[in-house]
Amino acid sequence: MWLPCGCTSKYVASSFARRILASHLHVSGRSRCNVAAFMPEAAGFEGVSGRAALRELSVSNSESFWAAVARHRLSWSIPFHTVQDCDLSRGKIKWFEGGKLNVSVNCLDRHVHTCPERVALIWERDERGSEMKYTYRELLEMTCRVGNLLRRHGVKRGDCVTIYMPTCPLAVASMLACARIGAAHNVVFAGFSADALAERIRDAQSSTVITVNQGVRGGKVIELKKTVDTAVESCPTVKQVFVAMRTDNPVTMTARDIAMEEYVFSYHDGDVFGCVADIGWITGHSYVVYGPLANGATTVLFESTPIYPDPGRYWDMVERLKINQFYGAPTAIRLLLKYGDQWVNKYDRSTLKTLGSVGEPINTEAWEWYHRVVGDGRCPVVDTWWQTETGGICIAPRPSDPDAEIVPGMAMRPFFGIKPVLIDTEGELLTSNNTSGALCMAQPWPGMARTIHNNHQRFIETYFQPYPGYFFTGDGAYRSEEGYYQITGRLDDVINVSGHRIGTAEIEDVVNQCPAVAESAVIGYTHSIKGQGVYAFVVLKKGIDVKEADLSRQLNGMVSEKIAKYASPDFIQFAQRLPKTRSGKIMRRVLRKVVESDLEGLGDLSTLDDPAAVQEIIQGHEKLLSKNRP
Ligand code: 6R9
Repeated sequence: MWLPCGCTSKYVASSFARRILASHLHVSGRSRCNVAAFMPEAAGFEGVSGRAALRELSVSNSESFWAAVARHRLSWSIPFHTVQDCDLSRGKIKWFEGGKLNVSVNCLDRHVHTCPERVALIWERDERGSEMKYTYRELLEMTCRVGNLLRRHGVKRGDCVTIYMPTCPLAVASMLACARIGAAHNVVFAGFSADALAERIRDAQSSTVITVNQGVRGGKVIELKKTVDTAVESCPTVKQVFVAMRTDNPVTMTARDIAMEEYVFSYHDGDVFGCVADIGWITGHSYVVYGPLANGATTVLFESTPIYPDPGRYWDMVERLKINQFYGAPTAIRLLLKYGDQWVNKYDRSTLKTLGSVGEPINTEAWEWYHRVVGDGRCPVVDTWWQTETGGICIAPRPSDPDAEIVPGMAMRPFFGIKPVLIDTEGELLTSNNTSGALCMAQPWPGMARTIHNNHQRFIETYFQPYPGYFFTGDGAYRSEEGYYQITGRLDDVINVSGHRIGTAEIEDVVNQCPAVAESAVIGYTHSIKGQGVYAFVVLKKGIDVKEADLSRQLNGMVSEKIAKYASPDFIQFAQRLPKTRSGKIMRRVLRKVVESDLEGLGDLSTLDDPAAVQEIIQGHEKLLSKNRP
């Protein structure tokens, strides 16, 4: 994207943050002081002899730190003249002014010059065992072809192209092609309904959409082109829809549609970064596409589901693709834990070096299982906290000294250049340890969001007005005696029972420690005496045979003992599954509406992984109420 840096995509800037991350994901057994081994530009920093000193410098002199990283790790067509011009109190974020670079050149051309035959993408297709590999050279060729095609059809710099595709190489090439010709991309998660897609197309004012004839997921065919057809009926801006073939089944083409050609592929060996997120979510943008490619890594595109065709899918893939870093979501880990260790033990996981987790707090039981069973107790588990707005990982146990402790279920340490603070309800900065508050950032960093498209005022109101001078994350966190951070969940998920404030994640963590429980979701509901009461949804592990009443008593006892009596759930509803988005986040909004009996207000359910889960929850809730009329 040949844009002046003030308005370039945040992925450009955050990519080098990820390059340091990539090196920390490889960390093991390095000497304490050998900073230059993973960050050669640190040699230019006087007096910096270890990681701790480097981290200190990245905050106290963040300008020199980020300038060195940006110069060393990115190719600029015009060098920047000003490192940063940021003012958090006004929501003004500008990095590397005067500089110009192209993110697709940084992700592709640079590596094609040095190692054209290195594998860039490994596409783990839904059909197990049919993976395909694409080298950097091939990905560059594919990207150029898509870019030329778009240009031939009138797409120009500044346009916004909507991409509605499953996680596949052509989707990555389409993203990079947009970046290459200076167009913005609006990647819409391929699980969204026609209405949700149409809204996003209109919002982006796209005249071009790229899609595939059909998607396949978990063995099922998904009619993506038909969804696009329905969506564009209410999108007058759309002039053309490019259609690639993911399956062999022809689809009806209209005058608006343009068929895309097939591509070539070949097989090579390489280092393998396995982030199983969908490209439609931020984790897919940053850690499937831009981060790994900017680092010249080989990245896996996972098209399937963790239990298709069976619950061994991830680990079979780790063995087959020789994955070194595996990055997934707690929800999937909890799901797999339910099926037992045998699905993991069947496969050779000796290539794994680091296991990552993102998206939600990872409860202690899931963390330990991930570490002990999946990682054979030898791979560090990194619980990485970040959000769409931060662009990349902000708090994670690594990088740190290789032998530094990792506490289960804690994101722990701020990343280079990140300065988290905790603020209380009165807006006062909390300076001591062993305290909880609203998680804010006291300093800008290059990967952070710069605006909300077409709504800069909302950007300022949401992130900079709640705590003037700070970037507000919306999450709550606890800082331990040792100064480590633990995320306690979204602040709007905090409940207040008889004047006691408690994060729902804390109660869930205790409930999940019960050996019969696979996962849980706790929400607050209006209670005439206590202000708010505690309502827990609990999913049991497969094959568990217990009386619900006995288990409820046990869970109430555990919460009373480990937290306090007031936190113990008033209602426990056992469910087969919880309503989740396809990125694995529990839709608490839906659970709250069910408990408030506001079924009219359930809202847009199109991002749900499985809408039938909501019906089950509604029925279970009615059954529970009829038994326990309060
Ligand atoms: C990357 C991503 C962001 C929200 C974030 C927080 C939650 C993410 C977490 C975590 C606890 C972690 N979250 N990682 N909570 N521990 N390691 O998920 O982006 O979809 O924007 O969600 O997810 O609440 O604020 P996004």
